Amino acid sequence: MKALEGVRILDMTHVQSGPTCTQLLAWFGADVIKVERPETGDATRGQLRDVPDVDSLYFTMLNHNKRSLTLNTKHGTGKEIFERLIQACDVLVENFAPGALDRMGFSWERIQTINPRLIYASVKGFGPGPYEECKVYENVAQCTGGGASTTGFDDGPPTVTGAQIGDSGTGVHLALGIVTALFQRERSGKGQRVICAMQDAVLNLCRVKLRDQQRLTHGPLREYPQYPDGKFGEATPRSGNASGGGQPGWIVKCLGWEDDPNAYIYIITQAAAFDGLARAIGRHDWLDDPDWNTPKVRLPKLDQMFNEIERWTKTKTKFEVMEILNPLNVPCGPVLSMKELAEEPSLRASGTVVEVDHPTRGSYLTVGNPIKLSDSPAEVERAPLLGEHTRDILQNVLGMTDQELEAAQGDGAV
Ligand code: CAO
Repeated sequence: MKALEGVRILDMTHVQSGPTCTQLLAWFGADVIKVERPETGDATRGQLRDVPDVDSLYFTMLNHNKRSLTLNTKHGTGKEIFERLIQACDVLVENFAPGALDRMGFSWERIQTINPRLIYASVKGFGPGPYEECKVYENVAQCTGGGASTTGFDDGPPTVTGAQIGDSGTGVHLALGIVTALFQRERSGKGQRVICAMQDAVLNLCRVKLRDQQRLTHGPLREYPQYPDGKFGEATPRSGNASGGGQPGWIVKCLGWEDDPNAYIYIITQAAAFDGLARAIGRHDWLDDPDWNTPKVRLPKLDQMFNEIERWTKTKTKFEVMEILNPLNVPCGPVLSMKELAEEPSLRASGTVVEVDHPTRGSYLTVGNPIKLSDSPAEVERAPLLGEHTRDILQNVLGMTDQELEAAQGDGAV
């Protein structure tokens, strides 16, 4: 049995943030019915296409384990069917522009009267306030949630990260909101509204930077590269590759860095493992030197320290550095390229990187469920073709007859 078996999700999501959420719920065993506009479907089916006329990887990698139903929810019969689906489902998830579902005639007030047990969950760009009506994509959220202003180097522009913290980050937050609401419903018997704004989710993930904003009022941030020679302004600055925690860290070059853009490793000079690190790089002298042998005296010269470490790492590959430093308990990690991750045997073995077969695309790689439940393992099933399950869902979930189905198809509702 899967953890969410028996939970039925009416999935009105599109693009990335909402689909990330419902994909996780599907991996935990929920029956996710993806409602898509007839003919076009989720716009990402056709975006960033690598193979002509085949659903894009953008779509297929975000919609595993779901069923697809085409339905025009602005059409009279389509609305009736949608209402019956609301009655038949436990959760409705959407991430349209603000007000889209209301404009279709499905306000939260109305949804509650249709199914008081329904959990209605949404991703929006912003919460209540001056920007609540705005449409938002990933990088807009990274900029407005504090990610961009704190990412990059001090002398460079604000920078967005490849990790999709605005979209997938918000989707993960929303999934937690949904299962929490389902848990509460077990006791209250009632559904509720769940909303996660992308700005809020990004800010939550940038929590430590708001911490630093307040620390700044009490003096310079001594673990930042600006200390001691650079200037601090009024806001948390960009800190390059400095560690966000109390243990200094940096990315240093490894053997081959001249030709390989990823021949780098991150090294954290945790106090407890510093002696081993100093010995490994041939700086035994630091151990008895009062200018070097405490974390406090090292803080003003972190750049010198990492230069010395780099002098040594440049003579070894990133994997050799890892092999030497790991037994010494020095926290470190090679900068892995997507190519290396795709080929990494341990990620294949754990089901985090999975090969999936698709009827029109053939085989492709995807990221499986990163959350491992011992009693509810996730099997990754391919994303559905547009409308692949329309008949099955309308007949077996709503009990529609062949005639009703044909009539709905005939007037363009499905
Ligand atoms: N049948 C009929 N109409 C449908 C439909 C269906 N099955 N599915 C969607 N539609 C309609 C919507 O009702 C909406 O119509 P109205 O504009 O008349 O209300 C219309 O399709 C388009 O929806 P949209 O405005 O959400 O789409 P968009 O491409 O213009 O905007 C996005 C996309 C992502 C910017 C916007 O949806 C948004 O801001 N969402 C919230 C934030 C979010 O999740 N962003 C992450 C996106 S991933 O980077």
